[in-house]
Amino acid sequence: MTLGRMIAGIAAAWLLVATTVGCNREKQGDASKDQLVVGFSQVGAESSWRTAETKSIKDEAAKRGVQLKFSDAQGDPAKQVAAIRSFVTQGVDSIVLAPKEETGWEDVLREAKQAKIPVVLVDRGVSVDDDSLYVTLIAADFVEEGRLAAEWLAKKMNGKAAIVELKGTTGSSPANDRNRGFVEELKKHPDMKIVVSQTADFERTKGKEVMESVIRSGVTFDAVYAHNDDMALGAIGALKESGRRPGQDVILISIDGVRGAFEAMVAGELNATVECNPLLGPMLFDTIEKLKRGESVPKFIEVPSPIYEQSKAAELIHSRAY
Ligand code: GYE
Repeated sequence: MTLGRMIAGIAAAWLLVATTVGCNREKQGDASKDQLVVGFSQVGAESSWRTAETKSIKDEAAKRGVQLKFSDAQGDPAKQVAAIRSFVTQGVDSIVLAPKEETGWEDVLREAKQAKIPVVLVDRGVSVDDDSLYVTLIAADFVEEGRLAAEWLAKKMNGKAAIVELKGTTGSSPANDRNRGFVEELKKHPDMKIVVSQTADFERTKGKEVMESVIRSGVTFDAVYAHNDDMALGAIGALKESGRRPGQDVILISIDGVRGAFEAMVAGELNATVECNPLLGPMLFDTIEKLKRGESVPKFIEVPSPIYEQSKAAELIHSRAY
């Protein structure tokens, strides 16, 4: 090693120590008083939608200098309850919860409320008797998404179809509401019938497995409504393996608008997707900062859900941010 390199190496190492010490000091010292500390309990990583959401929230926290305590429950609601309890004990400024299921939150949310820690729900809602247990919900209107999907499908199929519905996680608000909106809208079309309705947990591999078993069962169908894109993408794989042409022999519509869905539309295999934007980080921290300043926020902050059809996919795919 040359002397020059050695000096440069020592200088770099010193800088590292200095910045580390600086950071620690910042965390413990006065600067930390102003730093927002937020606990985020995430469901897991079941879909590409959710990994995009996690990234958006982590990136935005870093950008704003918010200290984010991130907990991944790996699909276990009991772990979410434990994470919230631990955030309460740590005395965070706010708690962000993406609840796996709608029910089961009363006790732990009451604990957060008693500790005067505001809870912001992201992307999924809860069903509680007392809605003062959370401050606001930032999400799409899932009933409307389901309704839009049914309206689009009825038009595409000229009012007559045998539909396979691939449902999201049982007990989750998007699965409940996307089913409800879809079924309500179908009432206007007596020849649009759901022939199979089964959960595939919002997962691509399960979407494929469920579609394989539907095909094996011999039931006749010509349309698929999937509560998210990943399940539709799995189903497309199963349809292709069985010799059917997804997008032509079987018409598919799903929800989310992830990149994979746009790719499938460009390939002619998915017919439409209803966008459910996962890039919630900026909206979330705007809301948390408002709460910190003592401003009020609406109980429901709606994320819009436009619908995208196959014919526009090639033109739009490059501008998609997730
Ligand atoms: O549509 C799905 C995900 O809660 C809105 O969860 C979210 C849903 C999303 O796994 O892909």
